[in-house]
Order: sequence, then structure tokens, then C-alpha cells
Amino acid sequence: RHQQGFCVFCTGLSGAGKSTLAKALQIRLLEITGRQVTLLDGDIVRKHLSSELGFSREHREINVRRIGYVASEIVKHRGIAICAPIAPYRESRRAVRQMIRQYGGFFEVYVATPIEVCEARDRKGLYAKARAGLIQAFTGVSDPYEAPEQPELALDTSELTVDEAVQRVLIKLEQEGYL
Ligand code: GGZ
Repeated sequence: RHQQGFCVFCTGLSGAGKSTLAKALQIRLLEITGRQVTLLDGDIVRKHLSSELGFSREHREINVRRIGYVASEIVKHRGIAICAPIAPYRESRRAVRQMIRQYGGFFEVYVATPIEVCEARDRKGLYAKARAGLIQAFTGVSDPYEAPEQPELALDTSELTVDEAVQRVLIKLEQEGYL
């Protein structure tokens, strides 16, 4: 069967649950399709591909476009890519969408967990540091996050289990003919 490549692009605040969703989705997609799934997680990409970049608007946009470029190469070759950066700017998400759409499917998943929940979780203690002024330009605290206006899917992980969230993504992919 003719298989198209596609990209699931998760965007949302730090601590929203992007990585958790992305990892669970990676496993499920491998189980269902038997195809390899490449995960481009925010912190891993920063380590290997964007280690010289900080968190200014300019640097975030460069980082997100790099992720988009790698994902577009994967999709071009009929692969499956899952991206999970914060990607706070609409403009760079739009650019990534455009890059990928010429080769295959693009699914923007807004991981819309309220900041109060992200901050209460504060799994890495970053919100506390940001509030204390120890981290500057922290998304949602002292730096913007432009919420997606028309994502393919919006999920509030404070109201869903990981499995339920994964299931929602899978249903969407199936409806669009990618599974
Ligand atoms: C936001 C920051 C910052 C600032 C460090 N603002 O929850 P984490 O820790 O593991 O994931 C966050 C990660 C964000 O990197 P991304 O590449 O996803 O961001 S972007 O798409 O905007 O380029 C967080 C950590 O890095 N972190 N400082 N100031 N997040």
C-alpha cells in the first residue's frame, strides 16, 4: 500500500506533557504500523542540534525551524516524525507546517495543559526558578506563548490519561487516512 509520511507536531508549555505524550505515541505508532518513528524532543534536539542556542525569540525560531527541517526530510522519505518543542511562536509553527505539507501530513497537537497545572507539577523545578528570577525569559512566566488558533487537535493532559491522549491522536490520524 502506498504509505505517506506524516509529522505529529506537539506544541505547548514546559511541563504540559509533550514529551510524555510523544513517547507514548511513538511506541503505539510502532506497534500499529510496524514503521520506525523518529522522535524529535525539545531537550534532546537542543543537546544535539541546537546546543549553541538560547531562548531569545530569534534562537527559539531557529531551533523550531531546524526541527521542522529534519521532520520534513523524514516525511519526504515517507517516514513518521513526532516533534515536541515548546514552539511558542505562531510564525515558526506556520513555517514548519508549510515545509512539511509539501511532502506529507502535518498534525499540530496543542498540548493545552493550563499553566497552573504545569506549574503545580514543576517536575524540573524550572517554574520556581523562573518565578524567582533565576531563569529569564521562561515561557508562560516571563516570555510569550502564542496558543495555536487552529490546531488539528487540542488536548488538556490534566483531564486525560496518557493512553486517552494517544488514542485521540490516533483517531485523528486514522480519520485523515494516515493509518
Ligand atoms: C522555556 C526553557 C527555558 C526557557 C530552559 N523557556 O520542560 P523542559 O525544560 O524539559 O523543556 C523546556 C526546554 C524548552 O526547549 P524547546 O527547544 O522545546 O523550546 S523552544 O521550542 O522555545 O525553542 C525547558 C527548558 O528547555 N528551558 N530555559 N527560558 N523553556
